[in-house]
Amino acid sequence: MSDETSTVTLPDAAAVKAEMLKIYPAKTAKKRAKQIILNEPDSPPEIGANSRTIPGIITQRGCTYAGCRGVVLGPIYDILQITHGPVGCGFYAWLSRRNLVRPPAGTTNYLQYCMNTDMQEDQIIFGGEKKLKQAIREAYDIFKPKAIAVLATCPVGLIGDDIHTVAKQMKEELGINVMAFSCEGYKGVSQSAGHHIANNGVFKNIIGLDDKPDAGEFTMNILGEYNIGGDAWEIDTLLRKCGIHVTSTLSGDVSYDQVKKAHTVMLNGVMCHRSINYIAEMMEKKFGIPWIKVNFIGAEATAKTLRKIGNFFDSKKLTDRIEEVIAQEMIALRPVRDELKAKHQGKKAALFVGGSRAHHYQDLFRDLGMEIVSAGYEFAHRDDYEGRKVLPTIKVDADSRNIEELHVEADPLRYKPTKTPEQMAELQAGGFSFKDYEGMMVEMKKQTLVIDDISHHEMEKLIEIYKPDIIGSGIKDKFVVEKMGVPCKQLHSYDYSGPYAAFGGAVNFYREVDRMLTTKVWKFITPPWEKDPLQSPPLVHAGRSGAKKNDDTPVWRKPGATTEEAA
Ligand code: CFM
Repeated sequence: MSDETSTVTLPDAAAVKAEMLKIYPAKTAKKRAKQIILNEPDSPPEIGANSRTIPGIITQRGCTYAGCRGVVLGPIYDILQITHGPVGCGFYAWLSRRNLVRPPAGTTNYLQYCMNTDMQEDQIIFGGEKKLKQAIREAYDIFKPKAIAVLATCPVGLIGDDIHTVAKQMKEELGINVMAFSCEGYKGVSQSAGHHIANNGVFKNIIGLDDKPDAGEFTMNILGEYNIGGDAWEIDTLLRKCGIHVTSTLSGDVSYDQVKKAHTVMLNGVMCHRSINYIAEMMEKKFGIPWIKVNFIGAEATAKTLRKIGNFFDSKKLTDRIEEVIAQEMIALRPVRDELKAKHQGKKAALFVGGSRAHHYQDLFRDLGMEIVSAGYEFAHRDDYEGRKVLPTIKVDADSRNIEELHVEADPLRYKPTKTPEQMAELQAGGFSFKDYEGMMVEMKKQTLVIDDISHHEMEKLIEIYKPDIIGSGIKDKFVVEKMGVPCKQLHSYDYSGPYAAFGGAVNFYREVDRMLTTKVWKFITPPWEKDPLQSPPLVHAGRSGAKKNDDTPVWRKPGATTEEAA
């Protein structure tokens, strides 16, 4: 946990929670109460996570197809990916996530394409397999790709097109790898299900196809890093400076061929635990590659991660080099951080992002001496909040059972653990933790509100009561937040900015936050509750005022009150 003493006095968290829940019908309030938790860092209480959003609540979540197509598989730039479904779903194949690539000259890059089978009523009634085959042949004839992936959208699952048999037949016919992903949008609670489906498919169909390792004394993969705004490039450059070679970043600026040999490395570093822990686990079981949690977001976090990697490889040459690199990087970083920390120390931030960043980005704000007043994920599971130790106690419900759990065994020929059990035990005795993620809550202050799948209503209440100086969130709520006069740092695609990873990225982030906190533009906005206290939620629109002719001013009233009472 952050050891800085708190400089901020906050309203009582239990009262804030009660205020947030007040407006809901009893059943909804009961469910939301389990997802809004007062933190206990020493022993995180159980949080209701990975459960379906109640219809009517405005959520920031995406769908299963988004998690598979957009997040994990999408960024592998030379797999030709065909969305099987209506053209509307096809639009979402056009990645707007800023997972940047820089393919070497002469290589293929399909990321700017948006390929889709354009299912029509005919296919919905009579089946779309024929059209899918035709699309695969057409794509192959035009592009001659190394591999093709077919991704299903909702109607495909509803009408029962057998995309896996189609993929198998086309694989034989074309002689290239053709894979199918049953990632229909409705299949899970959120995009999280799509991550799992993509992990299974990548593990089954790609990892292990090429046994030739890259050259390098210390080799690793970075799993769960998607090169948003160039983050993976920062990490790769930093590791290279230290003498560590990254074979495969899953999935950021990565080619099909790099993924094929991901199993040849000595170590897996897991950046985003939520989206890729499945592959890390399966690679350990099948090939004996240990995995550790890493975090390159924040200066302190990056230094800690580099030292952890150094400890694993256990080479004096490497650990010395890592210390040199950290010292060099800190020379450039420290003056910027110190200057901006003096300016912003004690300011308040709240973070509501995806399944990992609401945790990782806390480190960057803490670098600046800022306080995290509340945080939560959109779709993470209990282990991302409370730590992996709760895994055995997580109930398997119908939604999770929907997603295949691959049965993985040690490969008879290729299972070659990097470390002997004795070496692993020795490292663990020295405090080293393998396959562990402690989650968000142990690092947050006591009594801080942890909110899963926050609704717009709860966000509004949070802003009104806590008055945070900045919120880290996504495009779906950014403008709602900013209209309330609070700067909102978009932490998914970063809008136009980044990278924010590693030391260079941290400096970018400090400067960006400084710009957002000091710009005068926020002074020109009066939040609704200051303009007219009566407009403070929960008021509802009650039509137009008839007081004066041509007066079009809306009249607001408390729920249940008459229009007269509101006036
Ligand atoms: Fe992992 Fe991500 Fe995230 Fe995520 Fe995402 Fe993303 Fe995210 Mo947006 S893989 S869980 S599904 S770190 S796209 S790069 S920013 S919600 S916090």
